[in-house]
Amino acid sequence: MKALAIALASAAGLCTALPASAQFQKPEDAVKYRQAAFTVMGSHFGRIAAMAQGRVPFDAKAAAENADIVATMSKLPYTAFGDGTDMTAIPSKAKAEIWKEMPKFKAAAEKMQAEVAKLQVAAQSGNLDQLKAAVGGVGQSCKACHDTYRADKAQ
Ligand code: ASC
Repeated sequence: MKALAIALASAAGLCTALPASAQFQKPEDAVKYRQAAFTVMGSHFGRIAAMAQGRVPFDAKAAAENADIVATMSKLPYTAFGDGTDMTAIPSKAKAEIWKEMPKFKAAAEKMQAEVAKLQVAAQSGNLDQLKAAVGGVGQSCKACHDTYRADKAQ
């Protein structure tokens, strides 16, 4: 029993020590994962943006819940941009520039995450004007990265 416990504990240690890219068995899995994370993030941000733009009624509780989801999702995609995930069998809009300028790409990701953290605070305040301002900041950070690193069409 003790030997089994030790074996399991060391296996668990080995797993956590693996680099992030090793969380995906195939490069295609990483592409699917990051696309899924961005899709969910965009969906929940879109629900908040719709309130900020007056397209749907402002619901402070829903805004806060959606902002929490956006904040969680915003942290997920970037482990899935590892080496070898640029050219895969899955169509992707990710431009080659991402892997040529990884520190700049990471900085753009961190900017977005910082804006999303502000969105979360604004949503918790229940103040629509604060929410509108924060939505603007997040939207700009999405756009800045898309302008540089996202192709119009998947290839
Ligand atoms: C969204 C969404 C994006 C950004 C971007 C902002 O709601 O899905 O990708 O805002 O359009 O410019």
